Amino acid sequence: MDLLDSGQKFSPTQDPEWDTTLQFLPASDTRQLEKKPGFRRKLWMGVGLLLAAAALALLTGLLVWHFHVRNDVRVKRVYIGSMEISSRPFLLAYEDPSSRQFSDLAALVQQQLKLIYSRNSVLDKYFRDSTVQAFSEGDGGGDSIVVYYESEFDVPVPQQDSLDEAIGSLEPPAEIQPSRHGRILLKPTEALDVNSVISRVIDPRMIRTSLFVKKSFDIHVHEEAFVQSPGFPDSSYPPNIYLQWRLRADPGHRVWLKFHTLILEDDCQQDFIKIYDSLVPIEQRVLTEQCGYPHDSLSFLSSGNVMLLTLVTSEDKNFPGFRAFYSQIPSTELKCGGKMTADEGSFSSPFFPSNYPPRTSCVWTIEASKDKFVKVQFNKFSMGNQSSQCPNDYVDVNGQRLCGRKSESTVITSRSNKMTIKFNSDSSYVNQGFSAVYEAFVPTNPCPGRFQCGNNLCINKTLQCDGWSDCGDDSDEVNCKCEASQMKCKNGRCKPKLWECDGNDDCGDNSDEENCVKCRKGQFSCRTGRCISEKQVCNGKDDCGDGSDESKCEKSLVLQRCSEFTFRCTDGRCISKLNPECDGERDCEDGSDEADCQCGMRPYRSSRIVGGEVSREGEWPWQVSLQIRGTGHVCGASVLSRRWLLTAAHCVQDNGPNKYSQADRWEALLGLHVQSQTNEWTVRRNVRRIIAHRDYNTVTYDNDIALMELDADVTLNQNIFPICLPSASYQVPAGHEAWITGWGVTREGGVTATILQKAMVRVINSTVCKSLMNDEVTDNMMCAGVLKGGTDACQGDSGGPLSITGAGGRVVLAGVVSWGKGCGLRNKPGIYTRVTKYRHWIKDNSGV
Ligand code: 4AZ
Repeated sequence: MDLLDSGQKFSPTQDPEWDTTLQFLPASDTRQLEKKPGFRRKLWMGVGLLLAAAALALLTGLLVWHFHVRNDVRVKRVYIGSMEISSRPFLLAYEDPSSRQFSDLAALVQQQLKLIYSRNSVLDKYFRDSTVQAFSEGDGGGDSIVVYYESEFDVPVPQQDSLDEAIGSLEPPAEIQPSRHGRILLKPTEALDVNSVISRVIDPRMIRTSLFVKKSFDIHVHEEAFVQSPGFPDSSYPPNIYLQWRLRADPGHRVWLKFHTLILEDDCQQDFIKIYDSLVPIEQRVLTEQCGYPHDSLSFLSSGNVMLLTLVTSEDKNFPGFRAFYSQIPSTELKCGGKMTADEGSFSSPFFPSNYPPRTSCVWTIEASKDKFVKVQFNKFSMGNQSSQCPNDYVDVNGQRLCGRKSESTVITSRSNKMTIKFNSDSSYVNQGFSAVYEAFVPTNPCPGRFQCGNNLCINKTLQCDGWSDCGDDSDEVNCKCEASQMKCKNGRCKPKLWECDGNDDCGDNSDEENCVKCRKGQFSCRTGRCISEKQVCNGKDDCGDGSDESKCEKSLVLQRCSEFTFRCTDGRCISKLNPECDGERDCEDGSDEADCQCGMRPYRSSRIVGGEVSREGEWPWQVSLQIRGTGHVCGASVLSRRWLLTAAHCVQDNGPNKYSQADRWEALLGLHVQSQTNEWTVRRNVRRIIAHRDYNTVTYDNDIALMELDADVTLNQNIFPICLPSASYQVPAGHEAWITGWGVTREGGVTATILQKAMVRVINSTVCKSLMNDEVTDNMMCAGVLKGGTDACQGDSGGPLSITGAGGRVVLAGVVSWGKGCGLRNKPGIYTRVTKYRHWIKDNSGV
């Protein structure tokens, strides 16, 4: 019960505990005040306000004074650093902090640091203490040592920046930072010959006061073995921990760390791992920071013989964690650079597809036959951040620097038969690098037998004017002569006529959606079919009546009326935004649109269908193979939760002697990639219960949907993860990209696939689909395919997912593979159970 609302306010007459004898201020003239009660209240209010304002001003002043004026309020500032000392051999005892040799050298280093700091007035003033954390072999071979230390300063708050600056001035600027030997910063003192000093303030997330476990593990990397987060893989990692693994390889070797699994919370401010090319967390040596379910390569190499792996976790949302294998390789094993004289060939960044090591450079020279030019095509390219100068990691082709991440192939041509390609990585943040092919060509004919794109790429001539941009720069889709079945977009593209006026911008310039005589010019066409003025769109009012005029605006509108087009929050309110669930933005006041969003993400390693291609292991972690004991794969299914799968009702119908409706005949294989090849991420489960839709129609395939309950929960892993279910109001527009996956036959009447296949199809407008399929498609079904034929689901794919990517990047189960007229035939799309129609049925029957 709400006490304030129930009338039990602080009232002396009602509350027996209230001390009515208390008087705060004596009234000087009671009569006068009694006569003018309004005046008396106003007076007190004025005095009160004045006092409050004075107190506020005083507090603000105090705060300003405290933090900005008072110079004696000091804070602790910790810097992590390393320096190289030469002319000293590395002793094995330096690896042991309890050894006498360690303490002796550490004492010398402490003296040396004190001396270094004493030469700078700012550092000298605020320096408190240094502690040596570790030693390792130096880059320079047998007679140098790298020291890792922590220095603590007590600095007045306003001086923090100048302290950071002073610490930074000890280092050579990044641009001229040498890759091996540092320049001499200090004259040799009586004890140590210092080559280079670097230090940086520690990542504040690593010294959070709420971290209650801090632990360090020292590992000498001889044979391949692994490290993993606590509890992995059976339970989630603990909250509020800071762990570090210090990995040392033999001298003259690199540490190689390859992640087998990495599943952390999505928000890097909460849980993250960081890897350093160092034994301490110096920010100039950070190789990567990761959280969530990274898709990029998670294989890292050190530049020297040490590496540091750190894990920091927050209070809540703990995930499975990681397992990473470490090994060592000789530093000499660096295949990078060289001279290439053949007319074609390939090359890649060091250790590709692993991330390249930091502080590496190499040069390739190509010298092709005389009279030819050279063309190099980067098929994969990921080198640091995109910027005009490319100051960090880059590739230089004949003087032209490339950096950043390129999603399309990049082609660079020379104006002679020679080309020089330089690779350079600096000391922090590594990426996957590149893989490239080159070929020499006759300058007058750069693409023999193929079409030359505007960006110099050569593509198959059949891809020209097919409605899709294959060049990446649209040059294959302009100035096309369209076929009879195609329409010509204003931008020159040809698109199937069927896609005209389907509510989707297929042309890219919306010209296929103009002149659709639904509404007049200047009017907006509501999803209900109503026409309203364009001025009423996104005006914060539901003018259409179904919220569609407010569904693609910056802010979502809470609507008076709910409809099949609106999303219903758990509190019963409906909002206008299209597909708001799990898009990363809180749209419902109660946050229910962002609750239950642990789905539709691909854990690391994401790396039949007719006309499809082989998928990478872990790319479709919700895909299940449903198998009949003794027979093998029969149908597909999707993981909805640790306990429930969704499949097609036609998969679980008895068929003569085959009792497919009985749960005990089935086995579900989750996390499977290759049929009959299970691995540690594959989970086999018996089926406890099958719930087929009671209105499934064996003739029309209407309501072709079924739930399967597993006999026990599965632990999610990198190859097993639930797909998101769309809400009942989720809209999948025609033309939307969708993926079908399965081990079904790769050709009608053919054999089933061994490796999980995938194929991209597009959602097809229902009216178009009904006409193509002789009205056999009900509203509980949806169509997807490639109308020119060749790409489709087929026998054995049934029950499997039709996956689409939603606004927040999460994958949503739009459909369940159901039926079709043959497989991959022209103008005969695949038919799928429309999952939005069954959202409530799924909830009612499984609780998911
Ligand atoms: C089947 O037999 C089947 N082309 C599944 C999908 C399609 C055709 C047949 C769609 O399971």
